[in-house]
Amino acid sequence: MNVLEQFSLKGKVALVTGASYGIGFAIAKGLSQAGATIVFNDLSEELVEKGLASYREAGIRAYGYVCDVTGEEQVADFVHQIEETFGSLDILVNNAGIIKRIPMCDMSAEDFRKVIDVDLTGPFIVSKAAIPGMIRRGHGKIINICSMMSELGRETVSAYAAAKGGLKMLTRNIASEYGAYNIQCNGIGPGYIATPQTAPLRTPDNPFNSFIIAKTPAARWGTPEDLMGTAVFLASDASNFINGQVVYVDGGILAYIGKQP
Ligand code: NAP
Ligand code: GCO
Repeated sequence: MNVLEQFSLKGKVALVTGASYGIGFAIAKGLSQAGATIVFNDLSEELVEKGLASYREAGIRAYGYVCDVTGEEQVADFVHQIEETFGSLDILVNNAGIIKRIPMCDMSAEDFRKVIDVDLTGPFIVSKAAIPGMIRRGHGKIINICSMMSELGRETVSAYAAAKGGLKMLTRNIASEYGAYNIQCNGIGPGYIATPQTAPLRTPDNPFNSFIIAKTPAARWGTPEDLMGTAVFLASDASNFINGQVVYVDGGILAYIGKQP
């Protein structure tokens, strides 16, 4: 096989969770451009319609469904519907996620649990639904969207860091438990990416904005499009002997002490 053919996703069906916009949308766009059929979900019909319009505008035939990744029964039904409708579910990108920025001692256990439920239990639930079919078909790719907070902490994001740290280990455990079935489970750890989730951090009056730029060797916020190539790589045959890894697409933040003020 020509090495470039290893990156083709022709004939593959990919589910990207929470992909009406943001990082999930960009990853889905990349997978589509590599040949995959795109299925995505979001929390409401309105969001799914918004996403479908965005995919159409980008020239992508995507299929959108309402599904909350924390609902085990609805996720099982959703994955079954995908396999019945499209014949398989070959690539799963666990992208859906939330963050609550609250000082830990001010955070309710309910808020903590909500973040863990979406960002960690959600990927568990969706992966658990997708893996049996991947085993039957003899192959599968799972990509978990981790974070800088899979490695680092910072004020106000205790629940998110705990979830994303756990997601890194869930990635390694799925690789360990199901690698023998030709399932590869890896993570992508985006740096600080300009999406609605980080919009509050990027306001001109927020010192965090310049702080991140000083901490990033690339001296810029990332864009969702910066993640497309890594997603295609980890979704393709080019990464068949890579398992349990987290690829950090962070402009160098994790390697850098930060520019001297
Ligand atoms: P975003 O703009 O907030 O988009 C997240 C998407 O997930 C939204 O469409 C959201 O729907 C959906 N979602 C939330 N809860 C869901 C649930 N229970 N079931 C189904 N869908 C759900 O976030 P983003 O910046 O694109 O981030 C996407 C992923 O990358 C997240 O896992 C995030 O933690 C991670 N990440 C982001 C960055 C960054 O700097 N932006 C960096 C590292 C990692 P609603 O619109 O209804 O909330
Ligand atoms: C924050 C940001 C980060 C990013 C991302 C970094 O408040 O620190 O939201 O957590 O979302 O996870 O990789």
